[in-house]
Amino acid sequence: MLTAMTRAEGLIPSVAHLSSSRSNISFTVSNNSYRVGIVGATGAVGQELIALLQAHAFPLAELRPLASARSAGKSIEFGGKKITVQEARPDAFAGLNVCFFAAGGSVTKVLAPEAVKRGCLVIDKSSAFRMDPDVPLVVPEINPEALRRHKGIIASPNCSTAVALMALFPLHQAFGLKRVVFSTYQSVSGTGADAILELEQQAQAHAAGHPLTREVYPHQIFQNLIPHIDSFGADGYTGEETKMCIESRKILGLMDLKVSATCIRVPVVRAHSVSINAEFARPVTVEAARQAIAAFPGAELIDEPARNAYPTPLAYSRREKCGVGRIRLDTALDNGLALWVSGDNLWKGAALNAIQTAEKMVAMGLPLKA
Ligand code: 2RA
Repeated sequence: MLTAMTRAEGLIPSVAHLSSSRSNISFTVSNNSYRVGIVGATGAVGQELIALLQAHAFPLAELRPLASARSAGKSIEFGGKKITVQEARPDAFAGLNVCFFAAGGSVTKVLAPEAVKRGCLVIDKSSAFRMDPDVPLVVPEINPEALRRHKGIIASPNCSTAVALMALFPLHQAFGLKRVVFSTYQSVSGTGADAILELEQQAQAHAAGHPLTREVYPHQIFQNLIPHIDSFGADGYTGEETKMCIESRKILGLMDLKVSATCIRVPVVRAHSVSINAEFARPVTVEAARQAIAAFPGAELIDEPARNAYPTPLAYSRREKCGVGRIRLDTALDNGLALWVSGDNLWKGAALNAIQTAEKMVAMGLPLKA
């Protein structure tokens, strides 16, 4: 939540009420309010951004939903009122303080620089700029100081990386990370609305005794696991697996970290889970690991196996914190821990991390502008 709003440069100077000509919604305009855009406002992450901006009472002078020409003219709901979606074109960014991008990489590569040219800070969910050395890749609980180095664009990590690091970072702080193996269990909402529909239709067809059809995935997802997320590279790893490795190194600032990942799509609608096996430089204990997790703001310790208490994707859907449990010594490693984390891929893995990034900048006194 935005509790310690600071005066920042680039804001609207006077207190007033603004009525958009395109809608009947009014916003409070003050020194501490922002003109905010969302590219991809009608998509799954865009919808979560809108809901979370409202839930966090993000101080808005204006909310400008932007989308492809196909979706322009539709309306979105905000505070019980409707706002018309505009086409995401270069001139649509004029006057915005900050724009959350929740669009594909190719659209983002074209439009994000146009937003920056117009003075608008971009907080981007796509992979377009994540590994660009000039673009901070930020999880605000982990590397907020990187925000000071932005040049107009700030990237948010891939969903599986964000969820995994909410468990791994506090352990790295406590014991010094040396190597890590990730095994993911990723929900179909990570693919998109059509994949959720495919899982539901396959479940219904199965119950009705009808043949199962598929379009989104290369195999049936209902009652199945698919060890294939994104395309395969020449090294045998998928794009998703490679992202987990390179993004983890950049966010943790451990460019030589030994890291490997296997990413699996599972027939779960929402929230990703990750099994983590990690080796540390210093001796570990389960009790110290639990204390480190419990003290970390982005994680919640739920680790009472005797009571069947451990995180599940269902329990951590629409939760801001990621749940961490099943912490035990990894008997295959020196100073090793094995653990499990579940977290909402559309929230901490996407929309929430982006909003927390903007909130963190405000709390640090950094202006929301390019
Ligand atoms: C997935 N990581 O779950 C992707 C979404 N960004 O497929």
